[in-house]
Amino acid sequence: MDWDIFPYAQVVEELKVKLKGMRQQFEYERDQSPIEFVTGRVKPKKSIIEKARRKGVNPEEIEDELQDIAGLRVVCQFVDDIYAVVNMLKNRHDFEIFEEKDYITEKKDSGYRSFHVIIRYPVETIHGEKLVLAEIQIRTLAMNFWATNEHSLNYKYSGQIPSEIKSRLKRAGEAAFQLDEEMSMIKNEILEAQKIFNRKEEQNKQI
Ligand code: 0O2
Repeated sequence: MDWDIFPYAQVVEELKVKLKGMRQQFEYERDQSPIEFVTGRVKPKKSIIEKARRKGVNPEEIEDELQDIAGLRVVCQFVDDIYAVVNMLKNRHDFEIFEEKDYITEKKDSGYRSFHVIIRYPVETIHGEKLVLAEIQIRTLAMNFWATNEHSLNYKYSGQIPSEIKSRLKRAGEAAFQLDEEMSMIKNEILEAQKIFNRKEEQNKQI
């Protein structure tokens, strides 16, 4: 690789601060946040090279073609929180939306559900401004549980998950989505309960 990974590490750190900041503001102003937690990582060099090879991308095109060298994940409680977060991202002025992929409305063949927003982010380097692509994956806790398990199985079986496990995974994906839908039906009850709980915690801290 003849380009450096440092701007991507910088982007991941900056976006983690910004997305976690959104969460803190929500908690302060509304007692609750559509964002449950935020994580981020820079794709390891070995995985970048493997993905480029798999997709037939030349080394000099990697930065334009691989959208997830800088990857952020925003995990939400409810499905409609995902769309609230996407709208907030669209209204920001510190980066541009490059592409949106709604794998919730149209799940992937594997059963994967998540919303991906690819952004073009201006990062200051010692050589001046550089525009880099970053992928923000937004999903519910249930979608995250499924994707994390499927990812581990894919790793274990080098992408060739046995068909029996594959169909179990598909069923588990549907069950996870069912769980999301059921929880959405009682969202207001849950949020109210969490508000009461948070207030009690605050009162206990003050005693
Ligand atoms: P990692 O290890 O998470 O970084 P693709 O050609 O499908 O590999 P592309 O064209 O970059 O990827 O876009 P896409 O489909 O939006 O996928 C990008 C990332 O989304 C993947 O990165 C995964 O993190 C996640 N993802 C997509 N499909 C699946 C899936 O079926 N199962 C799981 N668990 N995650 C998925 P990487 O580089 O594949 O993996």
